[in-house]
Amino acid sequence: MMLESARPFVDIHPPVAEALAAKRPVVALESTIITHGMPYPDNGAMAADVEKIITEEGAVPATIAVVNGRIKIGLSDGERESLAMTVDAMKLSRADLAFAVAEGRTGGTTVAATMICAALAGIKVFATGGIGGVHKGAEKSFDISADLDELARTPVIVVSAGAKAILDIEKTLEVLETRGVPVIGNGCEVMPAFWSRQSPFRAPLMLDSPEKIAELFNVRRALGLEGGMLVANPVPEDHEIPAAEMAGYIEAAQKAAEAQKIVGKAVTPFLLGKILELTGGRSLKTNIALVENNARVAARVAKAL
Ligand code: PSU
Ligand code: MN
Repeated sequence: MMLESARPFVDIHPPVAEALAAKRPVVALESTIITHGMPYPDNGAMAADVEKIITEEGAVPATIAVVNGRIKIGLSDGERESLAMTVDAMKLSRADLAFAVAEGRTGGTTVAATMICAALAGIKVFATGGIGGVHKGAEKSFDISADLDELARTPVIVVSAGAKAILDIEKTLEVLETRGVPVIGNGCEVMPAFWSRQSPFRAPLMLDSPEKIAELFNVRRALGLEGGMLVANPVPEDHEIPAAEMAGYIEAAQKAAEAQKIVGKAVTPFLLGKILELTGGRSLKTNIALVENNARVAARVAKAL
């Protein structure tokens, strides 16, 4: 199933390989959220919890990362914990995934790079927190995440709590539409906003069961439509931080980023870190809750496929 020429660079963790061979459900997980999205030791605890949730739902988790130049499809507990402690990991997207492999480096894979690796391994479903998108002020900075282009070309279902609310959600939805990516509210009419259940924008499409999401994916493939799908799944109510309250923290974080001239790949990790500080750790608790919730939905979609 895997591109023959990629095989020498990829290690598939034995339980994942067995599940794929037996056509049992597998859910991919990204690792930039571990290396750049959350502080130690919460990052490692979150990564372990999310794997546990997927297992409890009856699917096999495959956390994807690059370790010393090897593309890892699934990590052992030890490998996952040591990645959580790595301080100099790269943040890998389509542009630098192969660089890390060629140079024997270690890195967390973003949504884009995780989709590429998942597709190589034949994994169709992937859970994350929030995708990257069009940054506020992108008309000047041109900062648009490679996650959006990847969704347009690689056939993987990404379950997220929408785009991170530090982004321009309206422009992110516009780009996704232009690039032909279906964005599906998971039982919700309104697009979620990561830490908050609602953004000011409608979800372009709505489906209310894992079976229907799986069916849409199959129909797209049958029609020869390339690319993936974005499932937008709101954070559970008891963990949400209302959008009005978040707006203040986001603005303050953005001002700090500007003042400190943070650019490029460093922007998203900086903003997430700053917001964690401003909310006294509350944003992190919400972030963990929403990833866990996405993992549950992703496992159910994987089972339905
Ligand atoms: N979801 C989270 N935390 C994160 C990310 C997602 O809850 O840190 C990561 C993802 O890996 C996503 C990346 O692909 O942030 C987007 O980075 P950028 O905006 O630089 O493309
Ligand atoms: Mn960017």
